[in-house]
Amino acid sequence: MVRLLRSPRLLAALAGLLSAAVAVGIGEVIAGLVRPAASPVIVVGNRMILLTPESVRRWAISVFGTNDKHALLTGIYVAIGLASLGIGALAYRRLAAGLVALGLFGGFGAYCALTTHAHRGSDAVPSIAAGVAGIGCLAVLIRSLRPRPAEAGVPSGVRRRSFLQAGAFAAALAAFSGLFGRNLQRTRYDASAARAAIPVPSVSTSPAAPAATYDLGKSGIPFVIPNDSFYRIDTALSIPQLNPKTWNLRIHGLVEREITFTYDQLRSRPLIERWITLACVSNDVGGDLIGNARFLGVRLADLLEEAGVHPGADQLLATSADGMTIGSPTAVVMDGRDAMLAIGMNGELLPVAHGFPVRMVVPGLYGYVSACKWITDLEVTTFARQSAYWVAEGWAQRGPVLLESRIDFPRSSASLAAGSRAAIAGVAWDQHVGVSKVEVQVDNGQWQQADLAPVPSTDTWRQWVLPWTVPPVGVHTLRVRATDAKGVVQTDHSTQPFPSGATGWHTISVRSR
Ligand SMILES: Nc1nc2c(c(=O)[nH]1)N[C@H]1C(S)=C(S)[C@@H](COP(=O)(O)O)O[C@H]1N2
Ligand SMILES: [Mo]
Repeated sequence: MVRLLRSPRLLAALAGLLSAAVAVGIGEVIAGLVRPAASPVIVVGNRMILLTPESVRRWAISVFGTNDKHALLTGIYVAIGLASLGIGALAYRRLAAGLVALGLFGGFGAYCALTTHAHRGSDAVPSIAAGVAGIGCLAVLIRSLRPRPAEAGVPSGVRRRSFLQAGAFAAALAAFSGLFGRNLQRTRYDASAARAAIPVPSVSTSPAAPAATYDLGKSGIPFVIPNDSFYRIDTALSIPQLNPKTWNLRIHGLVEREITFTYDQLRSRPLIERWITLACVSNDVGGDLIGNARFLGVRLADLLEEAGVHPGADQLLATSADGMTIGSPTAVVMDGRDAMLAIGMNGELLPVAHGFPVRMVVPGLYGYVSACKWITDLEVTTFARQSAYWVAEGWAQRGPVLLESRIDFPRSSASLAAGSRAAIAGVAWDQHVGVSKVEVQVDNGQWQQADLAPVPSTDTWRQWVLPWTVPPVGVHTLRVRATDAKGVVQTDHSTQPFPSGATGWHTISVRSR
């Protein structure tokens, strides 16, 4: 260690790393003053999401699932770290070149800030400030490392000490500014505090959970997924913090009369509360990017009728505060189903991560074509005229949920006692159509019909269970298929989620011992 510290080149690389850390920290502080979404790491991350080929994104979602954002941010930090080591080494040989390289980083941040969706001019400021801070820090550290001619006689240890002092100061500055900046961002506008201060509106007819739902303890899937374990899929590296006092939504475009309403106006309209199962198109067969919750909101069709939708306006294009666009077929939203602008979820106001203050929910459509979170604009338009975010990436223009079923119990690869009494259980769904039958096949035996739990409507998943005696010692295959309310049997044809949702029978193996 001490030995390593003798190498000036290594110290220079360290100087690069420290300068980058100071840059990131100062960037966080300035983002605390501008807005959290303008943090240099966040804007670079957002740009990366836009630049990443859709196939790589799909891979990331399938590998990292709801941890995809952590993976991306970690990757960015690692990349900054590695690049800054090189920049430090470069600066030791040619200071100007190192400083320019660091400046380019800041410039890249500013470029990213000004090219992501829903940006503002001021979003470039944190990246510029970060670049300036990094340059200043690198210049000081590299200078402190280089023996000056006048000091030719001074032992090299002295120079090292002055470097170590400056370096320790830079490390402390980076840590302090990073923490302070993050804290500033949190306290500046905290949507969760605003949310906590607003009462949950009550509705006269809150739907109860169905009387008999299967509760198989830890291994089973409950009918309702609590808010804090509900899956989350979005591109928001920094969760939009919207102020319900200033929020409003405009319904415009191909309508007779535009309508705009505030959060309070929306809340004072007639509210409905419904059980709805929300599913992500990226969900693999057997995956968990699906959840069921009780949503509270205003019927969207009523608002659209008030606005007077022009015939032929086949797309409703929702835009969120962070620039996401999600387009839904007008005909589906207005066909009588309980499509809503939701403000509540499972008896609470909508959680911030799930779209507070207002999101869309349409039973029977995948989230990417219906469930815009942090919604701020609704344009009545046509599919021919405008393409929403994921549709432009090649995903299907219309995304009806596909009939699917999943085995939750036993778990894949579970080890069970031969001859013991057990159960095979899970969920099946085909929102707004309904599930009429679920069958299970053990090894290559007969398909056996499972018991189905009652459901409040066709808009939720349906729990199923099949009592079962564990077969003799060995490995056994379990397979499930559902039949919808129209009698259509779930296809065994296996497809990937892209471009319109995964199909195929969920199949697992378990061991009997
Ligand atoms: N603003 C915004 N809304 C969004 C998304 C997004 O990335 N940004 N993702 C959509 C997708 S793909 C899905 S599956 C659902 C997920 O909603 P949840 O995170 O509340 O489960 O939100 C939808 N709404
Ligand atoms: Mo999704």
